[in-house]
Amino acid sequence: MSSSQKTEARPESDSSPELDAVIIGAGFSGLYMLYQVREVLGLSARVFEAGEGVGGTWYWNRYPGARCDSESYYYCYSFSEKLTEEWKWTTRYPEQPEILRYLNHVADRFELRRDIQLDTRVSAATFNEAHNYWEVSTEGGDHVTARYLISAVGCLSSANIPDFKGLEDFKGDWYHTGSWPHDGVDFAGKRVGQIGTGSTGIQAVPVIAAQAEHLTVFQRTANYSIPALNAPYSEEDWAEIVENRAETRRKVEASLGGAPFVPIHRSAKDVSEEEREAIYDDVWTNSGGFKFLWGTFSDIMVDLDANKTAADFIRAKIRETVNDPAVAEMLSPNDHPYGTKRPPIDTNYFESYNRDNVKLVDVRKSPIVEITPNGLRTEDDEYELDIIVFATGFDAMTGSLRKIDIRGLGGQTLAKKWEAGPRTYLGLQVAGFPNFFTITGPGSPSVMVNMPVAIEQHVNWIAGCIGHMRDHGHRRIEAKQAAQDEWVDHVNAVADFTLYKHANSWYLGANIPGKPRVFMPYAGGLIEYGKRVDEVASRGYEGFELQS
Ligand code: NA7
Repeated sequence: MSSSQKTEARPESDSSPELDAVIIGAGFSGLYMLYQVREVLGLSARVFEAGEGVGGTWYWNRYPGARCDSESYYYCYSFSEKLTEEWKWTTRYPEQPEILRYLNHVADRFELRRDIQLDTRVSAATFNEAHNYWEVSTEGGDHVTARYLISAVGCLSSANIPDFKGLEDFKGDWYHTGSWPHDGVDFAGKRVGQIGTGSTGIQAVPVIAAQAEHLTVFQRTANYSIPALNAPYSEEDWAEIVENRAETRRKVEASLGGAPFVPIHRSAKDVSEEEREAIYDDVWTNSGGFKFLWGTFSDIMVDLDANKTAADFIRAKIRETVNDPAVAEMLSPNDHPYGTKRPPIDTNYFESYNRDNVKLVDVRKSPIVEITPNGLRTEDDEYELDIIVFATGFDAMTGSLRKIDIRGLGGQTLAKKWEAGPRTYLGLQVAGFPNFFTITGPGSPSVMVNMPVAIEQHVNWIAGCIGHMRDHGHRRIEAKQAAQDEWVDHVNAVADFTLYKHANSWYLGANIPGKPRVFMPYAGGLIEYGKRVDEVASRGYEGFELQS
């Protein structure tokens, strides 16, 4: 469906909905959900997508250097053997355009586009208690009813643009990395200021530095980063990936994080210092990426002393890489354990600070006071800039959903319900919001693991649940309050067992002023999570109330 084909209002007297499902978002999760609902269950669905194309995260995040931090051969769908066989990735860590091409290919290959309405932002959804369906409205004036409302809005899709005084009077251009212009930005001859050094900022710095006349990086928190060791795949690399596909799948299914790393059972404290350094050094030099976190020692994320060994190793590497010791010191993280903020991986990030045209400014020491017409002023200095890049992240996990006026039983809004932080049952449903499913919602492993694997797990479960309801004549499913409370307690207990709460991360909502400090994802890993949700289903959807 094209954006010009608007959805007609349904006759009010009809008590059955027009559609079985409305899906919000056409990224990795929305596309696969549509496939499951339509092709596997044989039900009707419409996807509403705010962008002018499919792809979600990979449609919006077109900033310089944008690429995935999971490797391409496992950052992809696995539901279709044919799809897997016919797609060939070119690079170890896929660049944004290649992932977007892949998702467009998926949309075409499974003829998904006919049920996707682009350029359409869902503005409101209200649960009709008399008829057990959702009434969904869009900003463009569509109104449609559907038995199920399924959120596929993504976890990192609501841009965080800090409320700096003076931004509206800035005479240059400014951009947030998560809504980057489609025709790119010409940095040649420009003085660029970049705010933010998370995964995004760390990817962008080397690329912008290579193009701009000058780049000033405004850093609030120094970040640990591991070399990606990115490279194009050779014919031999690809042949090996193809040959080992079954084995890769087996490893992914047996892993905590949805990546084919063999689980490690040794503690960082059980080996000698020399042995430990050799293990870290081997991964740093020969593997790169997330293997540093998941493929070295088992206790990095649960034991502060073990974690310190990894953090010290990275700090030493920063000192070794950056020529100016004062800059190296500024770049060395010292206020949170390694991995407690989502750990970036990079290509020449620390090396970029050896360039003459790159300057690092510590805005924790000297905070940003305002954006001026000609640049940016901190407490101690003023910087003339032609372009400002906001690599300032997202209102993660809840931002996009809270922007939609979602009303459940008794007219209560989701925004109100989540005022003190999100609460869900299994990250899949919210008590008081029947027939509403959240793919990779808060309380699920989602952002802590390889996303496509988490998404397939969620979508398969939701599709299984909808199929079960159809087969048993149910028209309504709702999470029970007690089950939800128990799950939230469990999510917190698991987080408390780890070191994640030691950082002011977006996992905790700490990057958004005023956002409640609640640990949002489930840190127990995909296997434990999968076991639990499968058990719930096999016990007749325990913790949910099903009605005919
Ligand atoms: P992140 O990881 O949230 O990083 C945002 C960065 O912006 C981080 O360095 C923040 O510093 C900084 N920031 C945010 N607000 C401000 C203000 N007001 N002043 C100065 N600096 C600020 O977002 P990314 O886009 O890099 O990555 C998001 C995820 O995408 C990533 O984790 C991967 O999963 C993919 P802070 O650390 O909060 O002090």
